[in-house]
Amino acid sequence: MTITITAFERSPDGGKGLARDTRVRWALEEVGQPYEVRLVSFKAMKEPAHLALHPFGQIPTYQEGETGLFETGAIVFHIAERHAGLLPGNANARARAITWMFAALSTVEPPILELGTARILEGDKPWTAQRLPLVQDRIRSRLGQLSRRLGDADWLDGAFSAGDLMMVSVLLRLRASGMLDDYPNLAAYVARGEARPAYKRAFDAQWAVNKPPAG
Ligand code: GTB
Repeated sequence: MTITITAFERSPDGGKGLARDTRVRWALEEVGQPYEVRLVSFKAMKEPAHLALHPFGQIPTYQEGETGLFETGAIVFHIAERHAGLLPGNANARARAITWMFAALSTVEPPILELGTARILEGDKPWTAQRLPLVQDRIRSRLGQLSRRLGDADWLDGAFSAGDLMMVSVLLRLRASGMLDDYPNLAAYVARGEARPAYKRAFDAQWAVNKPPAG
């Protein structure tokens, strides 16, 4: 059955691969599943046809036969559960890899998202100068904890897993801020993720859609 995901017709990040379809593309590339992409405009995302797939009018979505999913975490988990390559066979190791997926999305990503909100959406507000350092401190606190846990390991818990896919994807959103540079083991961890052939294929596929027009 064909897998179809949705992605931005044109991502606001201009091809940096930061929109969440890249996470789903990466997971599908890791497990070797072919997929099709339906591109949607911001306008179309808020129309009934897309809202039937995604109640919040966002991307990505995932469709395969009768299965229709939204939420990147749920989609990547679904892919990882059904195809070998992203979750260990051992039940305990599998549970720990899933734990890292949740940790990426619900413990590490929220302050990183706050930084984007503080800088971009609320950058012109009078409280921004006071708020930014607080948000940056919250991020540094999480990065310090994560850095200590990773230590000199390649991946968070043994072999590369969906937990690493999600954590690397979350940390990538910090690259432009320069904050990762203070944690060399995390910067190297992210670079290891980006060096994976499956990540490169996912990145190139979204770049083909989003690269700025020539000239
Ligand atoms: N919790 C949901 C999930 O994990 O799937 C969040 C999905 C989400 O935020 N989707 C965004 C979206 O559809 C795209 S990825 N936004 C349109 C809308 O809400 O109207 C978020 C995103 C957008 C832009 C950049 N960027 O430009 O760097 C990065 C990430």
